[in-house]
Amino acid sequence: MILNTKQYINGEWTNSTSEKTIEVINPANEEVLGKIADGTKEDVNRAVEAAKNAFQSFSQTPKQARVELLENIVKEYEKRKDDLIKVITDELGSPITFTESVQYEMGLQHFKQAVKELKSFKFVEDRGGHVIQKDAIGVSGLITPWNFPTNQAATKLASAIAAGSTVVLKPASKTPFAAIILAEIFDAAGVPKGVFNLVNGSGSTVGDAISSHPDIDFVSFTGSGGVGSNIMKKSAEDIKKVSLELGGKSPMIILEDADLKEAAKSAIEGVINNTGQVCTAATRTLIPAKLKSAFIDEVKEQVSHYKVGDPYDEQTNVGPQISDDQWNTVQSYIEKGMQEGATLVAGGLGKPEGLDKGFYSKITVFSDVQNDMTIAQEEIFGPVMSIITYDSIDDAINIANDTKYGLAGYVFGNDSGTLKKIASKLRAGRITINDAEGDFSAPFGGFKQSGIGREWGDFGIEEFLEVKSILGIP
Ligand code: TAP
Repeated sequence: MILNTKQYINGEWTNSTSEKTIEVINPANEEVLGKIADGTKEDVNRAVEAAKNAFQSFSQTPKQARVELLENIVKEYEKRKDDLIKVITDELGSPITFTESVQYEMGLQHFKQAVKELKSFKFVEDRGGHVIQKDAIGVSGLITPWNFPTNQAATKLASAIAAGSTVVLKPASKTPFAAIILAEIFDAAGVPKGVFNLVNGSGSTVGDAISSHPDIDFVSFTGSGGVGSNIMKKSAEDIKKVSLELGGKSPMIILEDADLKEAAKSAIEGVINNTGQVCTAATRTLIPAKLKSAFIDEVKEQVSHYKVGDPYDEQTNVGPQISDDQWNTVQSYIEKGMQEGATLVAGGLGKPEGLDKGFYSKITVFSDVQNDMTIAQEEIFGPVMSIITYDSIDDAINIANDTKYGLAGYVFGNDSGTLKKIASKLRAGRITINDAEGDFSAPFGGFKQSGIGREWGDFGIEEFLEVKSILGIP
C-alpha cells in the first residue's frame, strides 16, 4: 500500500493541516492501492503563499536558465520511467503497453517540446511604433483529471515553467500517485523552492480553494464541463483568467473512398483507447449509408480480436473504467442507447465473462444511431461506438457539427479536395486526417463547450503569459 499523506509545499514534503486521508482504489481489482492527504483550504493558502513569493524571482530568471531547468526535468522524468509506468497502471488501470507508449510518453514529450519552444520563443518584440513584452502571468492553479495522470499535468507544468509562472497543482484524487512522482522529479531537477507546489485533496475543498483564491492569477483546468463552469463562476469573483479543457463528442467521418479495413480499425481504437476515457475519443462514427452493412461486418469481425482484461497482461487492449461510478455511468448510457432504439451490434450491458472483480465494461458498438439520441450527444467516457449513416458530404459535416462540443474531428478518405473541405468546415479544435501522427507542437483545445484556450507547444506557453505593449521607448 502506498502511503503518502504529505503535501509538497515550498520545496518540502510537509504535513497537511488535516489528518484525514482519501483512499485510492486500484480499479482493476477494487483493492485499496494507497492513501493521500485530504487537503484543506489552509494547505492551499500555504502553497499559494510559497508560489507568490517564488514568483518574484522565478519570473525574472533568464530564458536559458528555464531551458536548462526543463532539460533537467526531462532527465529526471526519464529516470523514473519504471515507477511512473507502474503507478499509472495501478491507479488508472490502463493496459501496460498503452501506459508505456502513450501515458508515460506523452508526459515526457510535453517537457521536451517546451525545451524546443522556449529556445525560439520571443518574449520581447519590437514592432516599430511599440514594443511587445510578454510577462509571466503570476501564480497559476492547475487542476487535472484522472484519465492521463502525467500528460494532463505535464502539458500545464511544462508551459508554466517555460513562461516563468509558479504553480499549485491539484491532481485528481483518483490518480494522485503519478503527480507525487512528478513532485519528486521536480525536486530532483532542482526546481527552486515554491515554484512547484502540490496539494492533494478533494475537488470540492482543494479545487474550490484554488478557484477562489485571490492570489491565484490563472486557473488552468481539465475535466468535466460542470466543474469547469463552476471554476469559471468562482474565478469571476476576482476576474481570474481561466483556461478550460472539457469534454467532447468527436466525429469520425469515413468517406466512400476510404480503405474500410483501416478505417474500421481506427474507429475501434478511437473508442477503446484508455477504455474510452479520452476527451478526444472518436465516439460518433459517420459512414456513407450505402457502406453501412459492409462497415458493420468489418467492425464486428475486428472487435472480436480486442481483449478486455488485466492491465498487466501485454495482450490486453482495454482495462477497467476508473471507478465504480464511471462503470455505472457507462452502463446507464448503454441502457439508454437500447431504450432509444439504437441497434446493439457488439458488447452490451454487464461485465465481460470472467471479469467480475474490477470495473470492466464490454466493448460496445451501436448502429442505427440517430444524432439526436443521448448516446450521440453526451460524453460517455467508456468503450462505446455509435455508428451513424449519412447521405452526402454536406450531410456528414452537418451531423458532425451538430453537438454542443467541438474538441476534435477525424476524417478518413483519399480525395485531397474533399478531405480539405471537411477539415475546414468542422467546428472543432483539432482535425486529424487518415490517422496522422500526433504533433506536440500543434495547439490543443476546443470550440464551443469543449473549452476555452489552447494547450501544447507555443500556444500553451502563451496561456501563462500576459501581453504588455510599451510605447514611446526613447
Ligand atoms: P471532474 O469532477 O471534472 O474532475 C476533474 C478535476 O477537477 C479533479 O482534479 C477534481 O478533483 C477537480 N474538481 C472536482 N470538483 C471540483 C470543484 N468543485 N472545484 C474545483 N475542482 C474540482 O471529472 P470527474 O468527475 O473525475 O469525471 C466526470 C466526467 O468528466 C467523466 O465522466 C468525463 O465525461 C469527464 N471528464 C473529462 C475529462 C477531459 S480530459 N475533458 C477528463 C476527466 C473526466 P477530485 O478528483 O478530487 O474530484
